[in-house]
Amino acid sequence: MRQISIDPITRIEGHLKIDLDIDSGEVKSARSSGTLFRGLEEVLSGRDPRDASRITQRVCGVCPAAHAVASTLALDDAFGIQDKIPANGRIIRNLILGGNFIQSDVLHFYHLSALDYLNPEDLKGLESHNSGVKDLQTYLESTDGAPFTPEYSGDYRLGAEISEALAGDYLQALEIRKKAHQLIAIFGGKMPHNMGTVPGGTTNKPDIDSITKFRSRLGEIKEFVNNRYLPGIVELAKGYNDYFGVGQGVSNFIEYGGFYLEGFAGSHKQTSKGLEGGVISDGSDSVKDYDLSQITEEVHHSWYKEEGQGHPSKAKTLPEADKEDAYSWVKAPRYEGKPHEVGPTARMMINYLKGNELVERELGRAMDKVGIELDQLPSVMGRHLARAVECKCVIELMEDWVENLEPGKPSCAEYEMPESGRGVGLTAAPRGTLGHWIEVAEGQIKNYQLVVPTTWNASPRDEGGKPGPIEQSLLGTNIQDPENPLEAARVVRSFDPCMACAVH
Ligand code: NFE
Ligand code: MG
Repeated sequence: MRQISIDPITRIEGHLKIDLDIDSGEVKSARSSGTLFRGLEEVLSGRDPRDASRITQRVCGVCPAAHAVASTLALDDAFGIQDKIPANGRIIRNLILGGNFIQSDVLHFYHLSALDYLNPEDLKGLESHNSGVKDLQTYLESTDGAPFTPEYSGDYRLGAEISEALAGDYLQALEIRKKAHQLIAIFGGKMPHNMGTVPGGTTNKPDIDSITKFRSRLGEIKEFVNNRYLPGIVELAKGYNDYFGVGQGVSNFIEYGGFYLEGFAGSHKQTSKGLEGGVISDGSDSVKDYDLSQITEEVHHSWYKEEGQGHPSKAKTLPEADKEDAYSWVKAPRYEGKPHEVGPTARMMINYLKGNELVERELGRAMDKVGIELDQLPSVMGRHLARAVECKCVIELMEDWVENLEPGKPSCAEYEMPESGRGVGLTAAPRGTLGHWIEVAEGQIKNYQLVVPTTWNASPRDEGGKPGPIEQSLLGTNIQDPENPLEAARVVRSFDPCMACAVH
């Protein structure tokens, strides 16, 4: 038995340590540890509730708009104004969130994950007419290779043609992310940490100028995603087809859904959304409704006091750094007591099985192109494919929504903040499903709990010793060379972990 630690695992957001026991070239046991404490939930306590949508965005610079949306939905609920949000406000929130999805997805593939498959060394002797490749070559000649090296050696097996195409898109992908940030800034003032998403709706009213700017940028982004990103992933998937059989995980999936398409009072569950929610249990091919009462967080192996245990409407987050048997600052969310994977794979599977026409069409086409079935989607390559398909779908939805904005009409409801109340805000976020729970008393935040996508995926073991989704997905992975655990890194990165979010 050989024990190795990848600490920190690079090219993800934040501080994640992966410990592996390897025997006969195969992972026998895996532990995922969030190595940083943040404590934003405690920071929120005692504050003006309306500050929650500003403060919770500081959980993360990658998906702040998702926290802004979850937080404002929780506040709408606590203030009893869920059904008062004007259509403009609801649509602008969706457009801001959509912009965040795009920038996050493009970041994850080109700037974080592509180097798991693309060896910069291969670019050195390449005679290329692609200006992006030439710029990268010039850059690599003038440096020691950073930030692309050092990297694990291993099976980099893309042919010259696809390597050249992906490398050529690397710099353009930065431009596309900039444009996606601009989409958010048009209606949210700035990115990261937009100022536009507030209880009652949004601060910015749409006008012809903002709509035109938004449309033109979205069109340029669409061109890249449809013609470069998704086809690039399809080519990558053909070259690494065996990775549809690596990193399967826990076979349970949960998503609340996001991009609300109508106003609602009370139940978010029956409200129609651009991407729907649901639960898939034990690899079933049917989708159940989610039941929020079945969500718990466990802290048996997390450095938190017992008060951290239980339903997020009641739990606290109090650190206990010297706790025995604990190995992570990430809590362990469970649904019906079981670990669940969240993310584009969960969302695309749930929407495909529920008959979402857009997802059926786009995911169906992509699966045909790479020659896989739906049950191969929970895998390293399946997660990359699902993310790119979702990005394409979100853009198509956004194109419709922007046409429904009504210049001159209000985007925010007037309201009076009550002294007390409880609320929950649920949304899809780029890395999975996101929930914020708030309790207001005497005009202040009494308790605030976030259950975040990477908290689900990177969670440690629970009381019964069941591993979290990333831990489970590493089991059985073949590691050719324990000094260069490239295969394990590919498994972990396929989840697109964000540890700042996970520990919040
Ligand atoms: Ni920090 Fe996030 C997303 C949220 S998290 S990136 O997407 O919410 O896991
Ligand atoms: Mg939390």
